[in-house]
Amino acid sequence: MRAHVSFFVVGLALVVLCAETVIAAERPPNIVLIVADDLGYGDLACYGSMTNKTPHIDALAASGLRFVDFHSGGPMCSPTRAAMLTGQYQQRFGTRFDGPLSEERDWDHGLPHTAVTIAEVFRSAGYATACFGKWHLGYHPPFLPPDQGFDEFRGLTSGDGDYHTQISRAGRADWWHNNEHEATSGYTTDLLTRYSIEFIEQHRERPFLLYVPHLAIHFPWQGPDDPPQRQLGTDYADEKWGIIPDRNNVQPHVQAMVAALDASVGEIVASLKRLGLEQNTVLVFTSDNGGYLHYDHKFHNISSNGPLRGQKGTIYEGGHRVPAIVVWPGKIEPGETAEIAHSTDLLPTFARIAGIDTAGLTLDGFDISPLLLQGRPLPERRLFWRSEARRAVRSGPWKLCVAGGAPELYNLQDDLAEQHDLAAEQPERVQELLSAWHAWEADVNRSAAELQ
Ligand SMILES: [Ca+2]
Repeated sequence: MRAHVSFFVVGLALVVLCAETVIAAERPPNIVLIVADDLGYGDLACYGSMTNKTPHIDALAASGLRFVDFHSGGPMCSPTRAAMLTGQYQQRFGTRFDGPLSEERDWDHGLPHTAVTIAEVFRSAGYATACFGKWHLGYHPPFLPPDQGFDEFRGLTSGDGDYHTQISRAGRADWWHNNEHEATSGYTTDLLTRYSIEFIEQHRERPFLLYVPHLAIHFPWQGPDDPPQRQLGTDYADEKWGIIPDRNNVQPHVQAMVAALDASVGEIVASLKRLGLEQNTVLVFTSDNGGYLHYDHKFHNISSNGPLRGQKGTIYEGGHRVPAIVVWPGKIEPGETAEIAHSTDLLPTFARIAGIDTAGLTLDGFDISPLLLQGRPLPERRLFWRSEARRAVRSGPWKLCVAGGAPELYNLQDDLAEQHDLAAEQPERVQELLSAWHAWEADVNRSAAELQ
């Protein structure tokens, strides 16, 4: 009798196991893309921060692949978002995307509708798609996420909003549900967490792409316990930072924002675990650009970019080398990689992992799934930045920067902090990289001209 029972139990287990295998094979993985805002290379404990406590993101880093040479498409918010969501250099959409969209100047503009976004790619493959957070690629319909492939959108459209009153820098109510304004109350980071978990719960039975572009840790620098600042109808262009009693030390506010961001990541991961989705979800955590060390020399001790030179807005490494962690339990070997990757790589990589054909798309990014899944090195390539008058090109260890004066040349392998300009010693390399940069610019400008 005991033998029969054992046989029955083993048989049942096999049936269950086979059923699970079939489901896993039929169902492509969920994609969760969490993007922090203005989070510097040195702002996480797992990237060397001695002041910020980030246990949940550190746990992600320990369970996934941690990049030490990952770059945002631009050193500012809108440019990187345009690149990340399309897999293309944002300059292909025109010089407007060299810098952040502004509520005054760009009110009636947005990411062109002809741009094919990651949400459109995944939605057409049957995924449920959602964006909860800061859009900053258009301010009102028809330039919001619902017209760029997202089934659901909740959050803000401008570059920054009060974390408690959700009022934009220009004094507008800036909280949306799809294409409509929505009244809300709560701390922005926590609201986005709640929406994300609700979405995951609702879509546990079908593949989903969840994009969570947190506002944290962009100004206004307000932790959950800091006071609200903004009121409707008041312009905060000259007072956009929140209420900061000690302008020499913004760190306490930022620490609280980082802690809330970390808790959000922890809650999203916990919900995936609770629903049994963790093994079938690729989760990425990254930032849209480097951190502010100071703001206009008026506010100090804000973020850390670790050993890197420069900060948000510059084309030195501190402007665009950002934290990036990719987790897929059982599929991606935990560890650290020094391979060079970029915001534009996410779309082609996710698509490959999900088995979606991208043959018809113009993509600048690489499919980095061979690195993620097999640990294979990536092919050599050049990366380019243009942020208004500032420009840079990266080729292997070499980085050419034009930051207003003569071209500067650095060898990042020996000089990560970009302190020793080798341009005078290597004029041929400078010329070669400048030529590459000009060829790239001609190419992206052609794309932009075709949009007109
Ligand atoms: Ca940003």
